[in-house]
Formats: sequence, C-alpha cells, structure tokens
Amino acid sequence: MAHFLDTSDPGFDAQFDALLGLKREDAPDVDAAVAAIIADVRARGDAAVIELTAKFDRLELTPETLAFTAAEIDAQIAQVSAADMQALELAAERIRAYHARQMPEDAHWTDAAGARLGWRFTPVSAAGLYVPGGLASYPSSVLMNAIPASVAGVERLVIVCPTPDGAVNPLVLAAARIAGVDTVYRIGGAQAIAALAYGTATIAPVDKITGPGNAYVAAAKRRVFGRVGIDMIAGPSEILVISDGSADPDWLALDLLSQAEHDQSAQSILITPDAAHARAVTAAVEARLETLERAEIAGASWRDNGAVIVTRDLSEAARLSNRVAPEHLELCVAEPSALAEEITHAGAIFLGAFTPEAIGDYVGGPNHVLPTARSARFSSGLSVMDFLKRTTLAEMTPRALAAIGPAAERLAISESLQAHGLSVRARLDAINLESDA
Ligand code: HSO
Ligand code: ZN
Repeated sequence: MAHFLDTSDPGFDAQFDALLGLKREDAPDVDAAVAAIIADVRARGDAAVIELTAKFDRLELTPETLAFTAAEIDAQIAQVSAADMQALELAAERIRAYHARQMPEDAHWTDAAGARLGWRFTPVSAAGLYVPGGLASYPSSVLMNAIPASVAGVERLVIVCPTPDGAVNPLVLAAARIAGVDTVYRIGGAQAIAALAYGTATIAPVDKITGPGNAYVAAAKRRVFGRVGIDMIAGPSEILVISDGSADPDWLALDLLSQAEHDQSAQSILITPDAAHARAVTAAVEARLETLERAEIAGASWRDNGAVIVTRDLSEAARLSNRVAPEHLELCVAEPSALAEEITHAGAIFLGAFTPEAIGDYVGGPNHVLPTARSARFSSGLSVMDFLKRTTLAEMTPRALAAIGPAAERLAISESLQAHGLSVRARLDAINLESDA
C-alpha cells in the first residue's frame, strides 16, 4: 500500500516533506573503480577496452570487431518482425517531425549604436549515445537520443551498447539504423564512456555523450564532463497524475504502474480532490498488481515510493505538483489546458484522459529523456538544443566603436587591464584622425 495523505490532515506538511525527501536512489559509490577504468582506457586505449569487455561482458573482441559491421546489422535487423519495424518507423517519423520544430533560428540585427549583433547555431561534430544492454535496453531510447542529434545536424553519430555474452537486441540495431546512427560499438560500462570521451586507436572521440546507464556509466559521465558535454544524469522514472475523478480508475492505475514497472525506485503519485476516486484507483492498482508481469518491481515501487494525496481542490493539486516537479505529469481532468496554465515545473505534461504517459514514451513526438528527481525545477528534457552550440556575433563600424568604445576603455582601466583599454583606444584614435582629416 502506497503512502496515503490528505491536505486537510494537520500532519500533512510534514508527511509531504517526507515524501519529497524520500531517498529513492541508493546508487552504490563506484567512483574509485570508475576513475581507475577511465585512467586505464586513457593509457592503453583499445587494449584496455578489449580486456575490460572480456572481464565484464565475457566477450572476446579485437580492434576489428569492436563495431558491428553493416552485414551483422543487416542480419540482426532481418530478425525484426514487419510489425515491430513499422512501429519503430512510425515512432521515428513522429519524433523527427516534433524535433524538427525545435530547430532554433539564427538572429542578426543592427542596434541603435550601429553595432551589428547576432548569434548562430552550429551542431556538435560528433555525438556518442550510450544504450544499456540487457533488461533496460530500450529501442525507443535509441530513437529519443539519436533523432534530436540527427535533426541538429550532428555529422558523426555513434552508439556504444554492451552485448553481454554477445547477446544483442535486434530492435536496438533497427532503431539505430532508422535514426541514422553511423557506427554501433559492442562495448559498455565506464570503459565505453572513457573511449568515447578520450578516443582510442579505433574509436574516434566524440564531443557530446548522452543516454542512460547504470551507476558505473553515470559516474563515468560525471567524470568525463568538461572533456565532453553530457546530457544529464537520469534518475528513476516518475509519474504524477492529477485527476478530477472523471476518468476510469483502472486507466489511472495502469498509468501509475507504467512508470512503477520501470524500477523499484520509480515513483508514482496520484493527486485528486475526490477521496472516493482515490480509494478506487488504489484498489485498481492492487487488482492489477495481481496479474502484472512485472508485479514484483512495480509492487515494490508502489509500496515504497507511491503516494495518493487527497486535496481540497484542483488548484491545490497543481500547487503540490509544482513542488514535486515531476518528470511526467498527467492531467486527467475535464479542462486539462486550463489546469496546465497553473503548472510551472514538470518535465512533460500529458493532457486529458486519452493521453496515457506511455504514448510519450514511444510515439507522441516529444522526447522521453526527461529531468527526474525534482530537477524539472531548473532543467528540461533532451532536445535538439543539446546537440547545438550558440556562437555570438558582433561587428562594430567606426561609428559604433566611437559610440560605445569609450565606455569599454573606461571599464578596462577600472580593471587595470591596460592592453584591453589600448586595443580600443588605438582604434578610437584612428577614427578621430580620419574624421579630423
Ligand atoms: N519512461 C521512461 C522511458 C521509457 N519508457 C522507455 C519505456 N521505454 C523514461 O522516463
Ligand atoms: Zn516508460
């Protein structure tokens, strides 16, 4: 049974604070081991990557077999059913169309002083996407990471994906092909992150690394940040459902369980002003847990981290949701757009009872790589912006320099940076000479 809270209860504030403070992730401290792995890959390149892959994935590779060949990928993709392929293609098309709209415009203008100013966007040259092996190897996440990079215009797009004992998910390779990935390396863990960041004789370094991974991968991403860019350190999945009681309790139970089944540390929260509805959804969750394939994981998540909160009204529900800043927020209410106006912090909002969060995981169009652990207060989901840099542009004419240069000279003097000031003064003098002549 999940935590049950009522805002009219005198103890509510303390209970809600406790819910916000739940420490859901007990990531083991693997930083020392990861530091050693990164140092080894930097020192010995391919040899270290190959040894570590033999040790952790029980897979013997050579520099020539680090990457899948096109023929190997073809053979794997041949095993994918036509129906699965079509679903992946539909998802890819919709994700591409959505992300194409995110491409920002360059800007140029001339201001009052006559200075020409602006900015322009250019993609990173190379991006590396981490795809976990085994259970959490999600083809949908391949699309969600690779397509924004491709839309941004990234020239070289590679995947690292561990294949323990050689086992590979054909759908991952199909998704990689559809999304336009150039190379897939069968390596994983901190050694793969190090290889992407520093390069080896066979693996060219990239500029940006994105994608989810276990504690080792997360620690490695943290460590190589600065050498390369990273997207974020993603935590366990979260869903918050605000309901006015009008939707079928079983639908909402399934929505809550859809994120709970990801991970025992996932969190699902229902907030509603309708106490009878809250009880009905809770009962529906328990009923579904009787038969759900991943009942053990989902049940543990619901019991440990799940919550049901009864509020006085929907506005109070929105205010509480803003304090949670959930990764996914469903608004199962009669007027979802109106309630969405009251939402200030959420990674992704799903409006209306016919928009289960799972649509966003696969085919809606928006990205499913989203801020977790309340980081939606200050950050956003993955987008084309993560694969672009903004370069600023400034061009002075003599008139513009004459207008604004003296202030720069004064500030340079105040900072005791003489060459700064003189670089402006030399030009101002030349402009004055010309206008005197
Ligand atoms: N809901 C997860 C993404 C995912 N779901 C992948 C299914 N496959 C991210 O929060
Ligand atoms: Zn999901």
